Amino acid sequence: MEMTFRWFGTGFDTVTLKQIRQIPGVTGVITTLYDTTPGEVWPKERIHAIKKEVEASGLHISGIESVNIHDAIKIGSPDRDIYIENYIKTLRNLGEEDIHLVCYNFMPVFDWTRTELARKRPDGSTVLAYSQKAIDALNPETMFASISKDANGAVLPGWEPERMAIIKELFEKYKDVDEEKLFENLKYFLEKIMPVCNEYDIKMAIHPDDPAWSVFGLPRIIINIENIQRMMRMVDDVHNGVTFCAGSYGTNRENDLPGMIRALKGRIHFAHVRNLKFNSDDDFEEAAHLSSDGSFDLYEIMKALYEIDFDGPIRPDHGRMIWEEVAMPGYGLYDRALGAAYLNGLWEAIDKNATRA
Ligand code: DNO
Repeated sequence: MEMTFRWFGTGFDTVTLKQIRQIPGVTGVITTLYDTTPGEVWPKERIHAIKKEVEASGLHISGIESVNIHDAIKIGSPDRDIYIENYIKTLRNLGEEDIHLVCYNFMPVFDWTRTELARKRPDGSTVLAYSQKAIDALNPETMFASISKDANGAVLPGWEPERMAIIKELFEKYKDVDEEKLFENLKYFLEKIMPVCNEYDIKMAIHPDDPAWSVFGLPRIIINIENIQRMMRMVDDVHNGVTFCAGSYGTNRENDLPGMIRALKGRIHFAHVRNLKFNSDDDFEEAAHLSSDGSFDLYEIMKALYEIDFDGPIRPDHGRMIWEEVAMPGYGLYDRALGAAYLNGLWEAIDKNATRA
């Protein structure tokens, strides 16, 4: 595996490349062109410029998170081919710049969903949290406004203000899209992009739906092993793979995380590893990466990745806000750096145990 760190780009991230370079063991960043909107073609010059900027800091781009998918593609509306063509052009431009990993998601309307961005934990840190009760009492149209006050001025990934402004229309457009239709639309999209992925060896790594169940009645499909296997079977190409996100699949306590990793050997192209703490089945908050701070066994998760010979990028995921840091919720420097150090420590121990045995 390669230890990496998510970086949103100069002007969008409070964390600098120089800081990332000083986290022990981190050699690559996972980045994006944060000011592009879903559906637009990423200009080659801009990809080249960010690549050069990252390289000048002594790091390299290990992958893109995310090239977001236009709603027309997920809905399957008549104009989807235009946006798929644009997506293919973006993939080609990324491939030309020697970038071979793209993380994306297929969630309708909302990307990851949380009901609080700054829930206080007993140690005084603040974290992202989700409560089903809060969701049930919320109007999706006003949800964005109700949580964004705690965003520390940042635009949250996948919550582009332009889209959030038209939530009502979006819900209307998705009214005939059920799970089957969403699978069909994903298949259509994947079939169209696989040739360019093969040409440039670009691994597509779908991110799970977070939380891993339907929110506000919208269909969600990337939620468990059966559905992922169905997705992989329907377009059977190694470039059609997954981002294994422990925090997202782990929202559903029936998902056996190490077991899923083993079952997905060869098709996990990217891993997000973090911890969650359940207060009940439908109320959870994000925790430090350390196993004992939350509900997951991070040792077992890393061990499963080790055992499947995972050699792609891995990154610590959402961190707590600690030490008075003011940053995008989940994406400050300090707690994610602690997370990277911890995951590196687990990996070293697992590796030494395995090679000495
Ligand atoms: C949230 C992230 C997601 C993720 C996308 C991938 O923090 O995990 O926004 O990047 O779903 O497309």
